[in-house]
Amino acid sequence: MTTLKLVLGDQLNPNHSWFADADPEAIIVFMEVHQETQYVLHHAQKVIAIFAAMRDLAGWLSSRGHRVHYLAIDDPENLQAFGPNLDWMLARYEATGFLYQEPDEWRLDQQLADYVALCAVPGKMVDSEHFLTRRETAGELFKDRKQWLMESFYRHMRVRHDVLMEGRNRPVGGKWNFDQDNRKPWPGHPTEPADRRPRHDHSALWQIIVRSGVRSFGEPQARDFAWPLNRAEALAQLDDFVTHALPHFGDYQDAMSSRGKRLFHSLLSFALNVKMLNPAEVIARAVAAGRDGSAPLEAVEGFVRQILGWREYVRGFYWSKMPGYAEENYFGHDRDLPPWFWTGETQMNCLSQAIGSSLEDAHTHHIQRLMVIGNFALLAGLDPRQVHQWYLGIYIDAFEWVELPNTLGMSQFADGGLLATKPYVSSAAYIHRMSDYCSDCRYDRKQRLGPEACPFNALYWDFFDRNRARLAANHRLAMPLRQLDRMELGDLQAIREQASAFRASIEQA
Ligand code: FAD
Ligand code: DLZ
Ligand code: SF4
Repeated sequence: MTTLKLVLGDQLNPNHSWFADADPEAIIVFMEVHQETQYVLHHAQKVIAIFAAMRDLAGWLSSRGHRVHYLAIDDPENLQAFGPNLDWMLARYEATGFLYQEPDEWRLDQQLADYVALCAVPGKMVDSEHFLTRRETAGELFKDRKQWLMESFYRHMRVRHDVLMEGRNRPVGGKWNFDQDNRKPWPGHPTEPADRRPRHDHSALWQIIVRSGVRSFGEPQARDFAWPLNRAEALAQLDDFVTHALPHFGDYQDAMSSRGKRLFHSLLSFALNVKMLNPAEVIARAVAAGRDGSAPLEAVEGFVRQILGWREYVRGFYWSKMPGYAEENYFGHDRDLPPWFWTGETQMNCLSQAIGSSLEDAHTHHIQRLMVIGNFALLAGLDPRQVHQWYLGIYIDAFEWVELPNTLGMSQFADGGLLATKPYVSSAAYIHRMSDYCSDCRYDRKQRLGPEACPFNALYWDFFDRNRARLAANHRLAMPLRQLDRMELGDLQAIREQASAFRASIEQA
């Protein structure tokens, strides 16, 4: 009586109940497959990180007496897709059952459910034992409401999980949200904590990946690889973050600087999304730092909100809107991404920095993703589906359940406001306030018109002008729309021409 248990590349939780005891009747299966390396063009580091971490967990399980079948990308028996590989494995082991953990992506959820429906042996999906909510939780919470609201969900989660609460209903410190105290620009001090993540040499694995025909983009950094391989490394990274960066996380969570890539962020999204770390333990660790006084409440609350709030919220949102959400295109944008999205070679310094570090590290922070790259994509009218595919490929932490709502909903407003309460757009003023990018830029952040003018400025006003009717009812946009109304017609016409010439120049590129 043998059961095959499939572990996907983002299900690398050694504490899963499957692995509590070595079961001689279970074969734990991992597969490196072209099916997964090719559904989008991935960053080289993302492929390396997933394969290396899968291999590490498989090795650890074998060393603890589990029976493991690891199908490597260059194994001659590998048919490069889950279904065909499962067929021959079930036959080889004369398996009488098949189990898999709930996939986080709709596409794979469907594929495995379809496989089980036609499978010769009984198959079943089990809990991945990771999230704090079920796929349906957020949808159920908002089923009678017209507008989803993260803040309501977050408060519900604080109460439900008793996080940062005094008694049943009172938030610690008397406030649910310390955003007003957070989000300052970074003046160069306090000093950015060193990046103490252990480095690995994955050059042998990288050679195998390349030789096996896996296509990718971005810097592999294979000899000096920074992303964690396993839970022990991820825990050390969590510890390091809480000690050295969390105290300043709140203050500088939206700051950007060419002098500091990491600033005070955790860089834990990969470890969390592949489930090396559990969200509850990360939250508990931050809350404990608040309690023992090593981090201020504002920082702890800001960090907890990202994981207890946003992360669970977007997951629930994803499951309630799929399938079909990826087709949303509220503004009807259809422009192709400019070629410099794959090289970082643009004279706009903010974009060159944000895309450049994404290509170099497979990571950039939320604010660069939202207010530099996403802001540009929306103002320039880039096709949201292409934008989504680019984000899904480039970031080390990008899995569709979290990437799609953030990109299509929060950043591109392509769902017309189901996720975000307003489009996140800005002119150069915001980018200048939160970063040092503009001082080293070939463009002038203060000018709207002419060859030296920062392209964000004309694009910003042109965006409101083009979409005035669509956005008029949104009270959060009353101020820019009023400013637009006050503009002289001649000025507005010049802005329209400047923006349209810029958009044409992207197309020519
Ligand atoms: P920190 O700043 O240290 O934050 C701590 C943790 O909070 C993160 O590790 C992450 O788990 C969670 N978190 C923070 N913001 C969000 C959010 N908006 N949604 C969900 N979780 C959040 N995050 C991903 O994990 N995968 C993605 O594919 C992804 N795509 C994004 C696309 C766009 C357009 C935008 C604007 C944001 C996206 N994010 C995504 C959210 C955020 O940018 C990353 O989680 C964060 O930059 C990861 O770096 P960090 O671990 O240092 O995060
Ligand atoms: C992202 C990824 C890649 C590049 N390769 C694999 C793979 O070869 N095998 C695998 O099991 N998983 C891989 N993954 C992660 C999956 O794409 C991920 O499990 C789904 O997107 C579900 O979230
Ligand atoms: Fe970006 Fe404009 Fe500032 Fe240059 S001037 S860095 S293009 S916002």
